[in-house]
Amino acid sequence: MPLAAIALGSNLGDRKATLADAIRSLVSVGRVVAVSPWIETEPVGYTDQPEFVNGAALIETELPPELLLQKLLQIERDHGRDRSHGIQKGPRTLDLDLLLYADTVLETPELTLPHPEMHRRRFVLEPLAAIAPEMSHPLLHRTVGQLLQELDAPAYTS
Ligand code: PH2
Ligand code: MG
Ligand code: MG
Repeated sequence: MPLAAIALGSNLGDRKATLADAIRSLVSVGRVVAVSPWIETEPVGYTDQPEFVNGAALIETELPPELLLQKLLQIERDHGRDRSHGIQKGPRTLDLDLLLYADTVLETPELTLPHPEMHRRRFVLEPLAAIAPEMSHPLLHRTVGQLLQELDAPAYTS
């Protein structure tokens, strides 16, 4: 069965309670194989917002990637996420990002796989490497563990 990696994030409300609840909701989309520890992270990008709690989960699922994404967006909405208001990339009760879906490479208006930013984001790679260091990025041909190491030791310095 295909293995999918999902990033979780929250920076509004009772962040850890929301993330724990989101994990319970993931049971309805597949078999939850692993859940990372939660980490507190400084906001990246739009920085004028509260600290995040981030984590990652692995699920085995029969759902194709587009349908899995729809289910993740529904779980976000169930937890009070409202995309019609607020700043893009701003504070949110729950963010569920589909990072990897087996070795699928896909680009549609709704979904890009692998997630186009995952290899640049420590708040994604650190928790994911805790549960899936050997999972492979099908475009960069690196494992998640290697991608994290390369963030720590860039090939070029100026
Ligand atoms: N998500 C963002 C923007 N910035 N920063 C952290 N630390 N964690 C996030 O999950 C995050 C972010 C947009 O999705
Ligand atoms: Mg998102
Ligand atoms: Mg996100």
